[in-house]
Amino acid sequence: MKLYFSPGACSLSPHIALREAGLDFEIDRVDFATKKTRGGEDFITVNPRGYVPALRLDDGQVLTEGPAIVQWIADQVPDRKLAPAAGTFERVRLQETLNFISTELHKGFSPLFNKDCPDSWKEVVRQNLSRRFATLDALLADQPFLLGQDFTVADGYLFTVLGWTRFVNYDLTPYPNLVAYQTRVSQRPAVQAALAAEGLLKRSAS
Ligand SMILES: N[C@@H](CCC(=O)N[C@@H](CS)C(=O)NCC(=O)O)C(=O)O
Repeated sequence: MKLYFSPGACSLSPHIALREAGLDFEIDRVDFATKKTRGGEDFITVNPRGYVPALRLDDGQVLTEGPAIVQWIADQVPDRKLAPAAGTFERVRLQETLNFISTELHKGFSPLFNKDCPDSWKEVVRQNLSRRFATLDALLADQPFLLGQDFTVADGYLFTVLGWTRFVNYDLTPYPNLVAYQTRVSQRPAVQAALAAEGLLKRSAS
């Protein structure tokens, strides 16, 4: 299996899921400017939409769209409980949460990375994100993870998106439960391994 990624982008979510699942895979970094991969592939032939994540399965099929990819990964290893079983109401709760992260947060952030977006619109976007973060902060006051007591693939996705706050100078400190959650998820060995593999861990001063 091969995961096409860009460091710290939304592809970090399936990257975390793959490591939490303990599956065998390799990673190939995509250069957004050239759409070439480090491994020498033309990424447009992998995903004609040109964006990460994309996961090439062992049978050659390519799966795209983060929320679909992470559910496929979770379903390969049901014992790890990275997602409730397909067909259950709890699974619909997971899909509800993944959709919220995808449409309200992930795509909510996008204008902040766009140099052509006017500051007035960026301010509206920040206010929208703040309202979303307030609801998450309230939820995480009573439970350690998005769906309750157990880590699921939705947590890897939210952790990924929260990581973007530091690139756009968004202060999360008004949401202490969210800050604590970010720390809690970051300490998971699979998350540390994914961050290290993407070159995102700060080197300790020696
Ligand atoms: N709908 C896609 C969106 C993926 C997406 O926004 N990918 C961004 C990185 S977070 C990307 O590859 N942007 C580069 C580009 O579009 O050229 C998903 O949910 O997987």
